[in-house]
Amino acid sequence: MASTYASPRPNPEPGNNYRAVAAWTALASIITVTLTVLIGAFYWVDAQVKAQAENAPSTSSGTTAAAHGHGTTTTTTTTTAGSAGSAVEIARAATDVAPPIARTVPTTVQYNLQTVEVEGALDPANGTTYKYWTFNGKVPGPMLRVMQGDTVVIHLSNADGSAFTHSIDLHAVSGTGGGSGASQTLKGANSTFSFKALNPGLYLYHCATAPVATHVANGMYGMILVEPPGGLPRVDREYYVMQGEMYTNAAFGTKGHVELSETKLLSEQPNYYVFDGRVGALTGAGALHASVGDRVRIYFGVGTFKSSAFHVIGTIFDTVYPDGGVGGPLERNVGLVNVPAGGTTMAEIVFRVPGTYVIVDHALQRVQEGASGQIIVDGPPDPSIFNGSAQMTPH
Ligand SMILES: [Cu+2]
Repeated sequence: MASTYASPRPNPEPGNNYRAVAAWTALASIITVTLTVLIGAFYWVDAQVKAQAENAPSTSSGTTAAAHGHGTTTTTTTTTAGSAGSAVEIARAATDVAPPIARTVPTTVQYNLQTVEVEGALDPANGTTYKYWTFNGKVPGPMLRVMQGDTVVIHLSNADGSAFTHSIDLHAVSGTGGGSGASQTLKGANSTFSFKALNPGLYLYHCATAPVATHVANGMYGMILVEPPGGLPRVDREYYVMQGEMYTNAAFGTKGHVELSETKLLSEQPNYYVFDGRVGALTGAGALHASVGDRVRIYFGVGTFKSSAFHVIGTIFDTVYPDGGVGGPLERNVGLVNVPAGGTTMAEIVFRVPGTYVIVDHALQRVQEGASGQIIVDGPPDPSIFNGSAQMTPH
């Protein structure tokens, strides 16, 4: 007997219904299989197209303000958190400076910030680690840089791995809470708000989720620079440095993981003072560099709660924007700048002779608790400006 499955033709024999049913059943099966394959192929192709589209505008590293002039500038920052279970480099390099503003027409600038809780190396030389809370995986958070009149859109996401809600309050905002009310963001969630940057200057930003002091002490601070149209006067080198103190449950130099001490925090008794998030971030491989004759501008801020007597040993700030303000009178020729809790300054130096210049908070006990950096200046010596060599007599 011929197989009805092999020959799904119409049944020519009247009354032989079972063969007709079998034939139509076979035909329906073939059509179903064919449609399934075609639909599956469609969804596979569709998924590939969508995946390519999502990957096309890939995020760039660092703060990369791209466009000048009209239109919308998309500025993206990425997260650089390390693998779980190991302490990562927590310091944001002092060279991680956003590009200067050259345009004169306001635009819209978009920032993607992510709050990340990460185990970081607090004092690598002593093997000390700490669970930092961060903007974008580093301390300080990324330098944001916009122009007066820009509309700034902040997209804040809180990483899936976070244990806490986070937010952002930018001191450059004219509006309730500096944006903190509009940005309280649960773990794994996102929020967006915008503001117009009305006033030029260098401003702190920080997390403002209760208890705010805890979030800030754990590393949640950075700075936003609002430049006037056309930008600030150009200099040869720019650096981004923030001071913060740490309140830990073990003494400075203790090996292993240390934790926040709420008692020390609330009694204002820190046991670490750091530049850019950790001990030694601005020395050795992290040192700042310049050449004789360079004008160097340091964007400096205090993220946490102790004022800094900001000083660079062996040189003078010849130009200072007091409290980071732009538009008022400048200070000239000062030896150190007092920067209060949550305050900023822009301080410029022209180096005249080569050498290693040490960055300190002139409350010098703090040097022994971590607050020390270096600016290494190369170039020809000039004995008419400085004539001497290091003297160290053993005894
Ligand atoms: Cu927070």
